[in-house]
Amino acid sequence: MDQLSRICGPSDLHSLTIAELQALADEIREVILSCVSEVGGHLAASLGAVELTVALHSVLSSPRDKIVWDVGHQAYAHKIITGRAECFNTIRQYGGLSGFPCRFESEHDVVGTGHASTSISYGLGLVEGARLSGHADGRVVCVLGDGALTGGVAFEAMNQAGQLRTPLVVVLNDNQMSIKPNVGAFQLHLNRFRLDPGLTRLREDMERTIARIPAIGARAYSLGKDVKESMKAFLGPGLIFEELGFAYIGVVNGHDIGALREALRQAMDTGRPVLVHVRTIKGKGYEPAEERPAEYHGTGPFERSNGERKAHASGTTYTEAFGRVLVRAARRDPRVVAITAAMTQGTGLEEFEAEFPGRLYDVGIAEEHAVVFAAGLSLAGMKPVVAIYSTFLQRAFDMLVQDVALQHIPVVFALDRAGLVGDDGPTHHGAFDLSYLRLIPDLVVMAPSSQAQLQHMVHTALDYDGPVAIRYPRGLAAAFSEPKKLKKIAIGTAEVLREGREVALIGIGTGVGLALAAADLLAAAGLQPTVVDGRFVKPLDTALLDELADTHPRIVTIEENVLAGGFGSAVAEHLADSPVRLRRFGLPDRFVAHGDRERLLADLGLTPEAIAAAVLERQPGLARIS
Ligand SMILES: Cc1ncc(C[n+]2csc(CCOP(=O)(O)OP(=O)(O)O)c2C)c(N)n1
Repeated sequence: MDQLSRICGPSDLHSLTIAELQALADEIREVILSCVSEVGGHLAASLGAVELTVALHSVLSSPRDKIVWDVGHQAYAHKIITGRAECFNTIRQYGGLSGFPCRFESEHDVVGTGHASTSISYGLGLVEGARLSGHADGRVVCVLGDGALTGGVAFEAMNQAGQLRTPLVVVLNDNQMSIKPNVGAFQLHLNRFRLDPGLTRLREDMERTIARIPAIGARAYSLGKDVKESMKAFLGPGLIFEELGFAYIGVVNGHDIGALREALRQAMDTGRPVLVHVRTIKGKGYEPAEERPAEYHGTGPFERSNGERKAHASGTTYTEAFGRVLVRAARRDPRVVAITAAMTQGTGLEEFEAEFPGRLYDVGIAEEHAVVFAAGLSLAGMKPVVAIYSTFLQRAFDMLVQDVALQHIPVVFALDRAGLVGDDGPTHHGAFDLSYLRLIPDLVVMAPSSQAQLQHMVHTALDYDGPVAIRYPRGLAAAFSEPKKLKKIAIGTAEVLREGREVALIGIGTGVGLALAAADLLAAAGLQPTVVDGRFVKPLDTALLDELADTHPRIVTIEENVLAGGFGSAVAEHLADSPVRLRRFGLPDRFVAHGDRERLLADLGLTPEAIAAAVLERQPGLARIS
């Protein structure tokens, strides 16, 4: 560890030679690899961006100059260079470094990110704001991947930047991969040019030829480098950027620190929006990750020598149960189609894709479009299922309201990663969906308490003549045998699991398991609570709630969603005029940090012990649970 031990901050890179910078990059890559193989994390993107990060910090002066990382999963080298090498091995763990840039963690992290395609908007705001306030002394570089460029927000920002002619540097880190190979016409456009060595030669020849044209060539050069680049862009993928008002520099080898530095310096001198097109290899430097970058996009701990995953929980996850039931539905009904926003793998659609390739649409990182596109499919007689993470559907809220619910169009939303996701932290926790879905008229909102129930719910939703959202948690695996016959669940009905008295514990989703376990503890203390699986957040089973309120002096709700506006709130609103005493358990009104899910839940009092203890506190004459 020669170079790295001498680096206290990014300014230490300024005096290094190219060879020293490359040695530093090699050491950083080693640190990332050895740490992620132990604790897991976003490996492939970070490995691919090491040289780019070193080059950026060697020509910029952070924090005066600002690097805005899109998504932020590729910023591990940035963390290591900006004073966090020593604690890098705590990344994504409880109390440790965040897995994404985090502005509360370092002055070098301009903003916290996690959701894609926002970097150019932030960057444009930073440059314009600095100009308006008269403090325009730092430079701003946005780094986004080709995957992030499939998101509409990135285009919206470019559209504005091109008109304003704001001096902003955008580095397009093109590795042809989103999580899986990138999709869309734009990527095909980038690939077409890049893969044709003849065209690259032609562009270089053209540059030389222009210079030799009497009068024009000299004039082109005297007008500046970006004019020359514009001319080259006619024969490369750059034309499209030029048309949007961006000067184009590329294609630069993203593992050649010297070439990167030259391109970045040139970009910063351009004085108008400029896009530096960089080609990198996702997973660079670790063979298994280069060969199978999708597998190592986000990974758990693995054996470095052969890339094999270390043991993980056995059983079937909710994601898998969803994927299987959708395949089953698709076999039965040719109208069933699946839509993903760049998350085929994460949402369990790989089997579906293999069996029905023509009925799976990966729209890119374009959640807003995914929702409206699904509505269109439905209008055309299909049965669209949008499989999406709870946190990413936030982006398409308006589409849910306007373009689906208000139109009463049957679309099924399968919301994975609901509740706390653990290591990825607050940008990825699905903490809000019950609240933001519940307020939409006409939308049915369900949450299963088991993998089997999820399958019944998907079956129910596909047969329902209106929009439905089903939300379920990440990862949790349980022994599972596929129900032979799928049941239709009556819309808006809860299920009483245990008849008791005094207290009714009503769980929703993972809250049901907590309710049952808390009930066991309470039984040992002499109380026999009623336990209910809420199943629906909308419509609520108001008849059952009224009955419970008549027969139980106390009701407890348990959910893995923020209390503000969630399931418990719905119950409270309904029972506002009843004398029943209501206690709600759920996520607090603050952003929850990253870390092991169980530990986070324990901190928040979402354990059977904490719930049982809180119930007993208010129950005179019964033993306390310690
Ligand atoms: C709005 C949103 N949707 C989905 C994701 C999930 N996601 C994380 S990284 C990623 C792929 C990003 O690809 P790219 O920008 O090319 O970066 P690379 O990993 O290839 O470096 C996706 C889809 C996200 N972070 N944000």
